Amino acid sequence: LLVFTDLDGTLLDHYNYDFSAASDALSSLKTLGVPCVLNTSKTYAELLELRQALQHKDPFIIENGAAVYVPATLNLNINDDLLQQGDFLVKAFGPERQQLIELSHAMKSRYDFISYHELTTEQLVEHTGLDPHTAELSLRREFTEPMIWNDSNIALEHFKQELVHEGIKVQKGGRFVHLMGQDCDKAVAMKWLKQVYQDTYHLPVTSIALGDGENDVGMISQADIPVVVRSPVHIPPEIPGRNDVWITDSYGPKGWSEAINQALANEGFI
Ligand code: 2M8
Ligand code: MG
Ligand code: MG
Repeated sequence: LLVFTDLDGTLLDHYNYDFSAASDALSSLKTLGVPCVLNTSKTYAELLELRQALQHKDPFIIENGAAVYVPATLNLNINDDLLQQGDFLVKAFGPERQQLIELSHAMKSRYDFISYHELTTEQLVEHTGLDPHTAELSLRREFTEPMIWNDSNIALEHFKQELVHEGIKVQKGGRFVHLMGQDCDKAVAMKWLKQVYQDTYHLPVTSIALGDGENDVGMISQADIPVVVRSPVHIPPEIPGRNDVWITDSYGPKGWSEAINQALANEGFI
């Protein structure tokens, strides 16, 4: 079993980013040796800190699938071009953030939005409820540009259409709309890493993906066990092509634990 999980609104509470309701289930995964891959919109800088808080030792995926970070000490069997950053081997999918910032400038006169690079730390704190230090870590982006969308939903559809032609994807997150490369996707990164585990252990791997938002739909729809974690702020997203989706009863980290415990029981771990 291989777990792929979103963070905000899924493993972390939507309002206060707390994960204590998931602590027991996280410990169970560690004890049983089931890797738990964090697959998030957050940055490398944010992940380095969060991994300490979570005592996380497994691979992680940053900025909505833009790059996969594998601890070098895991000795996974990877047949691909990798970069090295700190203690990690990195598979990068995304374009450089600067390209996205330039495109967003060109759209500024016709749509109403505020780009991430225009925000001060204080404004970001205000908008997200992050503490100032974490907000600063979240501003250190490499591959994606989140925006506060102040325009209509119809305008957002037009905006999306315009950017498709530039090879750019527009993806809704929990609070922001994210600009990113067309090939950068939580699902693509998940499948790449699942294959790495299969190549390493020469066994078929069962994947479970858990998420709460629109940016998780691809990853959830392509996992062996699809889980939608209930959100306190929006209705559960539709997962196209699947009629076997688990929707948790509880919100956020509590719902996450329910689903993990159920999967561990179904797969014969407990
Ligand atoms: C942003 O990501 C979330 C993901 O759902 C969002 O779109 O609301 C990112 O900027 C991330 O780096 C940051 O930690 C998070 C904080 O709420 O917001
Ligand atoms: Mg989320
Ligand atoms: Mg997310």
